[in-house]
Amino acid sequence: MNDLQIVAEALRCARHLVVFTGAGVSAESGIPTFRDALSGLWQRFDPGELATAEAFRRDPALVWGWYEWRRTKVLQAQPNPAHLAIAELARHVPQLTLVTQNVDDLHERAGSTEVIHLHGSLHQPRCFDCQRPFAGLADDPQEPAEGRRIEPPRCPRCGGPVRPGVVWFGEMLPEPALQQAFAAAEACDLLLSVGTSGVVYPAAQIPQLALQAGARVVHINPQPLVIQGVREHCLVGAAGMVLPELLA
Ligand code: BV8
Ligand code: ZN
Repeated sequence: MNDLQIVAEALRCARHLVVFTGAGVSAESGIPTFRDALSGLWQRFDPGELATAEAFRRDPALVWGWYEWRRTKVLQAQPNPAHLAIAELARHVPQLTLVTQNVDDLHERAGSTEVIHLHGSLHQPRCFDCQRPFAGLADDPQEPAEGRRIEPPRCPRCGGPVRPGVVWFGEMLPEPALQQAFAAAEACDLLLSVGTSGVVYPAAQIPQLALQAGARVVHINPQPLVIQGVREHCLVGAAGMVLPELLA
């Protein structure tokens, strides 16, 4: 049996499947990843200047403008065959837990429910000072040019600046989301890790926890990954090709 057949068989037998996704799952929708050699956001932008609370304090208009540019790209994008296949997988297994590092809403728009967002969402901004959710975001923002500064809106309660609802470097992940994700990783029998470089912690612990707890772990990535042991596999290819093949 080749790797695809082994994984397809494991999927047929799985009782609790965890699907753990990263930026690669949205790449085929035209959303740039972070660390790809040519098109990754961090090739052109400095995370320290854009994705930390200190950066926002220093220059809120720079940071807000950059996230509005990313939010616009997401609003203009559509779910791709990988998102659709993941939504479909929920109908093939008794239990599926979907855990994403992505800040877009393409899993939900593909039909997945109860998505665990470890790194927050571009679509749920909140006040930087009092943390109150901010409901006034336009869902048809004018096309913000890359690099354009935009003053963030002000919180109607305290007047503080509104910030993107994402988890920045140096910030804690939402505790309930992280606990649910860790618990699912420890309880599952199969984990698909799709389109992630696995370098950002604590999210990167999730496949490791599943492996340690005895589950089979399958990486789906165009870049072959180093794998250890007989319960870890790599299906090399784009998620939008490999996932539909697994369902076929
Ligand atoms: C925390 C939201 C506790 C914002 C993101 C050393 C120094 C400094 C810090 C640290 C350190 N060691 C550990 C840390 C902590 C740090 C961390 O892990 N840093 C790493 C990078 C060294 N972590 C944190 O700060 C976390 N919080 O630890 O809190 C704490 C608190 C205070 C003080 C101390 C500790 C918070 C991390 C959250 C960061 N926020 N995003 C935003 O979006 O702007 S991270 C960012 O990376 C992304 O958003 C994403 O969520 C995450 C993971 O990236 P990936 O999704 O994997 O994307 P990537 O581009 O890397 O990979 C894409 C993959 O897809 C590639 O493998 C590619 O081959 C593949 N691909 C491409 N095309 C396809 C494909 N696959 C399939 N199909 C395709 N078509
Ligand atoms: Zn406020």
